[in-house]
Amino acid sequence: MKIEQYQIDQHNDGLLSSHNNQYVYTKELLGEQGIYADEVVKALQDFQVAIPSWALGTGGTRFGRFSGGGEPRSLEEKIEDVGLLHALNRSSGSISLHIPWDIPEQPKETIQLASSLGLTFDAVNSNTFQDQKNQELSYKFGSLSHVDAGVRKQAVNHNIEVIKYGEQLGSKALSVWLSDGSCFPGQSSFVKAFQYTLESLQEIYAALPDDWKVYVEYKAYEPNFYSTVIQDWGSSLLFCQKLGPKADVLVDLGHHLPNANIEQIVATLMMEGRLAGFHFNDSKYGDDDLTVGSIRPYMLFLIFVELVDGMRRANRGSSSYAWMIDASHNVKDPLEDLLQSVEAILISYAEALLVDRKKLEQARSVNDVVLAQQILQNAFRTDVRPLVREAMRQSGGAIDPVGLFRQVGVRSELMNERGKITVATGL
Ligand code: LRH
Ligand code: MN
Ligand code: MN
Repeated sequence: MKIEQYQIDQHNDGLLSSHNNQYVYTKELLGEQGIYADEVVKALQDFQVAIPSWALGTGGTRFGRFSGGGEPRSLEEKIEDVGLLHALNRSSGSISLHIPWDIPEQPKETIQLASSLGLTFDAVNSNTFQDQKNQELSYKFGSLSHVDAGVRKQAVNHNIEVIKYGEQLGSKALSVWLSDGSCFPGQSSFVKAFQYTLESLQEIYAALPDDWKVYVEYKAYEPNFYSTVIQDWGSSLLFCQKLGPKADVLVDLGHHLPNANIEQIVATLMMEGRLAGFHFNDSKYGDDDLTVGSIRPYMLFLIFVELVDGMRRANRGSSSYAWMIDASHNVKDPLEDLLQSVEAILISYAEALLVDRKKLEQARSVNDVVLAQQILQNAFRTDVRPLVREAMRQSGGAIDPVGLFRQVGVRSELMNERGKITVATGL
């Protein structure tokens, strides 16, 4: 299944006049505030969000999994799915693999397929939170932090193997997320667990190619519920600082305790130059992995306000950070859901670009709390969707990606090709 450019053009032609009216209106509105819509559109075009290979199928919970049809049955089909997304929105130009869920057996062919669809390979992810078939030692009681040196060695070797796979694909980073921790008080020593993990990470760090990075992801709970070895951004930063300049902190939105001020975490990490990037998702309770922006769009906007600020201060472009979606789809079509997530990310980014930083600083300097809030909310309450649509259109994508996805019947075509009952690997 492929979406041809002529299908996108036809679709856009049908929507163009209405879209143009909205875009011109928005442009004028922003112009009155001294904002150049074209510059925002350009920044949106440059913002690429990686798609995880494990989010292309229907996810489940421990209570069940209701598979959709036409799910990708192989790495190749997953790459094709990301190709479909990228053709539609031109903003999903890379795929992130989780090893061993997705092993590139024939890397040359895999690269060829990806580049024929305009895709590259984002960070590779290691998996020491599950036992695999034929695995010698179990991760039941941890991996990089395990009390048994043999288990730690096995987990280190797995990470080094993942780096090797990534090198073959042109990835430039390894993402490490550990489920290590304890479920009950007394079960493990916090200090020993930290120190073992540090030693293990140091071995992995030493195996990183010169131009690689390691991203250290934290999570407050789950599957361990009493303690997690890398529980928060502070622990993660501590590991990174001890490891060296090639290690940065990865923020997954669902990995915080309730009501955490994630935008402040982002600001601090950026101030220290240690933010690797993001795993975007949304949640009502915890690591729900829901569609980005579906529950707390204002929080996402506030995070982007800090991201934009941090990027400007560091004089770094958006492409120097790792942006990825980390989601699960229990009730929606995974591809439609991912299109919605990417759109939500771009909307928040666009809104953050509208914030009048000078006025905000001015308001802060005289403690004008009301005005400061108004400046942020004025940006948040602006309808920037015409800017996002224009960015996708100018990049060769669809004005309404989900609309076109449905119009050309992508899912039923995929079901014809792949079958009605398919189960993709992943969460
Ligand atoms: C853990 C996590 C981590 C894993 C992915 C599958 O909750 O966010 O990033 O690699 O999910
Ligand atoms: Mn994650
Ligand atoms: Mn998660």
